[in-house]
Amino acid sequence: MPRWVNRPEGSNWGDFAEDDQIGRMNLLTPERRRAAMAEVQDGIAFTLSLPLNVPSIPFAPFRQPPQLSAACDEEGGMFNRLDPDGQETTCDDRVLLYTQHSTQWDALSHRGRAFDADGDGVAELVYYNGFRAGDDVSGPVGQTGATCAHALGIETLATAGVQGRGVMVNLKAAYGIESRAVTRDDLLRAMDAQRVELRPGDFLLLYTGFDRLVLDREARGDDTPLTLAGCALDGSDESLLQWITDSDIVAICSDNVAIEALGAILSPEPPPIRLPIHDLCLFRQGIFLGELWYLEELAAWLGERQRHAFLLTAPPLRLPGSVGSPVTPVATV
Ligand code: UVW
Repeated sequence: MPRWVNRPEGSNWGDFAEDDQIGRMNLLTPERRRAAMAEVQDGIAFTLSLPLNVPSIPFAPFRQPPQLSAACDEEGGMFNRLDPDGQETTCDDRVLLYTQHSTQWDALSHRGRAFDADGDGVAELVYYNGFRAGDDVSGPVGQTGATCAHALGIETLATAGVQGRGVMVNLKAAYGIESRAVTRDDLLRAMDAQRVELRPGDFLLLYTGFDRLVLDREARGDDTPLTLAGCALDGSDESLLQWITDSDIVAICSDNVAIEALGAILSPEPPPIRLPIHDLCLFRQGIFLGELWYLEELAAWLGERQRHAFLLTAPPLRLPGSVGSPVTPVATV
């Protein structure tokens, strides 16, 4: 029995399986993974992660840079610890890691919303495929105890074999670095101009140039907020939401903070669905989101060769119960 009676409009809950926890990642089949290998022509690999201590000035106070220190035991810190013979040494360390501070995946448990999944007229907080806040994703506001996702944790993605065909759309080349909410028409225009061919099971990567703004600010040691935001998807464009639904892509990744434009939630009257792209992708369709990826070098290399597709390998940490994860994606061209 599905854990819901009603499913949200525009959702695919239950289409893969009533207990499914990986959503559209189900479309990444062995055949599609094999086809992705055919995109490797030169054997050159690009690392698509920022250093995880970037940004040193966090975008949100609850997302801080990693805090590394030596692992400890009764003898103290485990750094340059000498073996009994005094000739060999060992270092071990530990880290307080905010999983969504830098280059990251959002798990499907990252965002849900109030919805009457039971059909009893009362809205409860639910996540993708009807998993419940409290029972399945523990630690809601006001409760104490273990905080973790018993369902929809990032380990579900880690064991899904995150390797497939990546496709890049260079929004910076199309529209520059000024802040812009990108509609469906904008996106399709850029894809047409760049001759981007998207296939079912693809990872869609959107390059905006935001990674360069972040890295330049780091280099300057500047703590002023970034004024430019570059391109981000326009979640208020219903035709864009429908296009994403129809696209059969498994994930959207970008070098910006949130994939989508955030102007509306900062307005005096925010819309009822504050992050519509997150709502569609994480809550309704099970499309994974990757944020703050480092895409500059790959975008330049592909642009010079008028190429857009590559093999993408991007498993998150296999960290049971986490609602997100740092990631060091690799694109092989
Ligand atoms: C935002 O920062 C709005 O997105 P996320 O929580 O997915 O990082």
